[in-house]
Amino acid sequence: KLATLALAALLAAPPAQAQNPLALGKGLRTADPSAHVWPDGRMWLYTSHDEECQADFHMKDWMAFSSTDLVNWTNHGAVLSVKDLAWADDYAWAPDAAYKNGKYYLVFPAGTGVKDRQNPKNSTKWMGIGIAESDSPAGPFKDVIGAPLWRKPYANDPVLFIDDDGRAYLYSRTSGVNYLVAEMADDMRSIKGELHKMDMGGYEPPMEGPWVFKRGSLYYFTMPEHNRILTYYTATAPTGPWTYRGVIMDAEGGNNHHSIVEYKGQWILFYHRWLETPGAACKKTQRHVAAEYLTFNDDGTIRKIERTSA
Ligand code: FUB
Repeated sequence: KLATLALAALLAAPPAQAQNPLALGKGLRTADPSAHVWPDGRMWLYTSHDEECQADFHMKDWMAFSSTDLVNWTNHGAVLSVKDLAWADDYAWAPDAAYKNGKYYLVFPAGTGVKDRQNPKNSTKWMGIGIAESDSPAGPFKDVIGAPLWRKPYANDPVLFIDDDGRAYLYSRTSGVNYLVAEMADDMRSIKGELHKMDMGGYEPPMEGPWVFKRGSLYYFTMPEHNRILTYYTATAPTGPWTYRGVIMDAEGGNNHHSIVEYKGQWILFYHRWLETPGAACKKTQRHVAAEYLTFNDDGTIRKIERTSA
């Protein structure tokens, strides 16, 4: 039995109850939510999409959903698919989005080839980071560059952060190399220089799926440590140096990709839970997007979240 989450109590009129996982679509498996509030005042979620029973994260498209109360969601469908890309046909992994220059941008990892777990030297898999554009938050997004912005072994989990001065920063990671950042060119079609490692204050556990946001004048870099436990750093600039601050939410299940955004005065953590899909033939846990309230102490530190029960 799914617990209910009073997520909408502050947001909807009349108050309603939102379920965890969120009601994004019956039978859908959604993962890696990237949450944004755009000028239309709606909450937008860009997600990756688990195929039924997939192995090794062979994923094919990215989806968008929007809502004004976090209870009732509009499913905008696939906003970009690997079949639309000239340079990849697989691994439609965790996306992020940004709004700049009056356009919407979807940044995403994708790739091709196969990973050979027994003999890694025989692996043909590679991944790069692409960026696609649209005049609408609902897409469709088009890869106007026609090539990856950045190609390194296993490049993945890109994040775009637009600072108050309009400057855009791309964060990403590659095989065994985390905590990378670069500034984006103003037209968002290239990276200025190379991605470089940030100063993380001496604490650099393995991680994936980072997220960056700003609250007041403080920048936050959040991540699933060891791909599981959500933890965070703060800094006074978007590129660090960062100071480690501690745990936001404990691990449960598999990887724990997330995002954090303020909507109508309430901060919200989006993440995915590993659950069987009701009605699916495949009896295996896959990912479903969920949400929790997130609150801060007066000094800007984040209060640890206890997940609502599932
Ligand atoms: O969804 C594929 C990958 O799993 C993401 O890129 C990672 O962050 C993990 O959630």
